[in-house]
Amino acid sequence: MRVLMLSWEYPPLIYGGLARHVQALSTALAGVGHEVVVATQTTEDTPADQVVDGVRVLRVRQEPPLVPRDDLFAWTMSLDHALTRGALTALGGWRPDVVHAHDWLVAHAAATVRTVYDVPLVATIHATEAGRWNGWLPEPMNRAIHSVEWWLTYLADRVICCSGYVAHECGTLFATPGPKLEVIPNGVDLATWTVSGAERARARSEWGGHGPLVVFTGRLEYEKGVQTLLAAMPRLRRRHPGIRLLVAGRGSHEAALRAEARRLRLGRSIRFAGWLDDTELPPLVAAADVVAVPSLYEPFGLVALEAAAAGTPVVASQRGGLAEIIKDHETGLLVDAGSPADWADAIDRIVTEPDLGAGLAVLARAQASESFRWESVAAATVRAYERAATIEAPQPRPDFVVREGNQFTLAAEPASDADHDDRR
Ligand code: NHF
Repeated sequence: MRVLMLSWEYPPLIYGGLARHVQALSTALAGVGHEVVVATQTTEDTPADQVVDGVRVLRVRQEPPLVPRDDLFAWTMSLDHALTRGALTALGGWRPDVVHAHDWLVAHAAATVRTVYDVPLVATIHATEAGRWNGWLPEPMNRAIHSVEWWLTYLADRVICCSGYVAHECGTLFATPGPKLEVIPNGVDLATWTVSGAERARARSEWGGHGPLVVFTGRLEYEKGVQTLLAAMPRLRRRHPGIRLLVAGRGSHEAALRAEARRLRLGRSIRFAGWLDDTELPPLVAAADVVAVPSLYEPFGLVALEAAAAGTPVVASQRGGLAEIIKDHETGLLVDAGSPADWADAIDRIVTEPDLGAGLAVLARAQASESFRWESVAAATVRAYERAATIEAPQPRPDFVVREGNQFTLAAEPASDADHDDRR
């Protein structure tokens, strides 16, 4: 099949799990003979058009290029304009069989490109705005993003969700009909996360302290819950004076987290490592005694799977996709997301009972290798493409769809103009 992927991030430009997902999926599809073109945004020192691991990557510059990211909506429109033009002009005679859009940021480009090529549209929802805001859509921009998410799920012939949790969100938030939804979990590449003893020892001496090493990796956003880990640290330090929490990542919550660490006088017990690349991250994760995933909202939780692949025990929040991929006391420990006391107890257990941690890690790695391979993700995605092309999913008439608060529902009769204004 010929697949045109649209994604706002693609390595080496990585904001979060979405970039890793699109790269691994595209590479796996290309590996079994599909033709894959990824259209994405440019970043410093990357060619505009190149083939990487069998995947053609088109990197476009925003049009106009100077729209600041802090006006996210305007920035997204300038990216989408460039993606649309790139996808329609740079590909010459190459025509996709399917357009595959990842999250709302590429919805406008996807809508135009699939119409021009007259092919099915498949959308993957990696996270929802309502979920990120704990059910609230406080500002006009949040509501606008929410509407674009609905629009993308509405236009798409199939909606891929990375967990049953996200499928449930799409059903309740966007009224997406069940037959349109496809739950396809993320994968993990075991080879990337298999680390030698020497590399692990080097990472441990570089990042570790005198005691146990707890690692968090991910975007530093409120919903990732690092604040709960900080709050657990004073208790943990009383039990293990040399313990260290290493926080790898960057994001808009970083300054607040640093201030909180100072307020709690965590001193050398915490280290902010900044953003680490693919050569640094696997050794660090493998060197940890525990990887903590304290998210308040987590559609899937790729970082938990990566820790499992690296052979490190995981403690995670009992939320979203995490509660689907981790079996409590079998492949990790699940904890009440917002309770620092529970986090301290769970981390303490792994640190003081090495046999427990080792047992969890062995089973988690076996599960990662059996159930979360990118080859299987790619095969399931191709089946979704085929269904999108051959079996029509039920679709309500657009003028029957109304938004009430943070939910789109189907009205008994066409929505009024006022509803339409609100929806826009
Ligand atoms: O793993 C890739 C990633 C997920 O839970 C993660 C998230 C965004 O928040 O699907 O997308």
